[in-house]
Amino acid sequence: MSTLSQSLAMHNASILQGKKPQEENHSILHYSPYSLYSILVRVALGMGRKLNPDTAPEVRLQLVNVQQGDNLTHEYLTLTPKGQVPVLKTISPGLPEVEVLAESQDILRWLCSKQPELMPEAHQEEIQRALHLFYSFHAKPLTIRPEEKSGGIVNHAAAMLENPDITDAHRRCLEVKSIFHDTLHSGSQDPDTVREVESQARLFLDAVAEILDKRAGDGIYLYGGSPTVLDAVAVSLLARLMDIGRTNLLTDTLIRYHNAIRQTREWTDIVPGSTVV
Ligand SMILES: N[C@@H](CCC(=O)N[C@@H](CS)C(=O)NCC(=O)O)C(=O)O
Repeated sequence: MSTLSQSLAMHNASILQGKKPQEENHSILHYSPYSLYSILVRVALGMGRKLNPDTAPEVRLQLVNVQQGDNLTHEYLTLTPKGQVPVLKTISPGLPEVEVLAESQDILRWLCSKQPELMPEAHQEEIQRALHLFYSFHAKPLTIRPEEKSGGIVNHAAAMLENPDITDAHRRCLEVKSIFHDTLHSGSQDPDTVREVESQARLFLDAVAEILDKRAGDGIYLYGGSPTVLDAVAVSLLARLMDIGRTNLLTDTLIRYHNAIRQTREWTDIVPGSTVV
């Protein structure tokens, strides 16, 4: 591990979200700083904490350096066979059970059960409809970096299987991860796939724009002065699309909405620079 990533790891592992954890009384979010799905969860946690620090769950951050393969260790693949971030290990005070949530959608659901103000009843149906549109696609084909365009999305798990020194148990995990990788990313760069994902993303962004069109008053969030879980998701996707230069999917209204939230502490505390490396 380089000095930079070592210090990043130490720094991030010590940052706490929510209240100061009591001994063994906090959940753990495994995350990567530039992962879109990690960012949206962290922003939702920040918004929930801003709305109500008393009900905000205690969540400690654990950095997973995906670039360095932290997500391909035997330990991590045992936690989550897909080897992805984010993953939340929930620990509830007084309860012995630990639950592992390995989909950001499930983590958001868990958070909203703790902080219903993130999903206000008056807008619940609309928010859930929009979230359903967001989770109908994986954003990767929209956010492929130039080096991945030429070299493909490298299957690091498959490469590690070439190493004869890994244990049998680790090998079995890597085989599962490798298949998952190929299933998820096969065809990610095909123009037809990109077009399909673009049109799915457009449906989501149209739903967000429709909410913005109805917005009254001068609040910066979708429903005015208070953030909801949908703001966390929408602004994270918009920020990634902006940073990667995929402006064909954006409108002035969406960009203005995104710019305003990007200046808030809930955002800048979590993503100080760009959403891409
Ligand atoms: N459906 C998952 C997607 C998570 C995801 O795609 N994570 C990416 C980073 S944004 C990842 O872990 N990539 C590394 C890998 O797949 O090996 C969720 O919503 O949590």
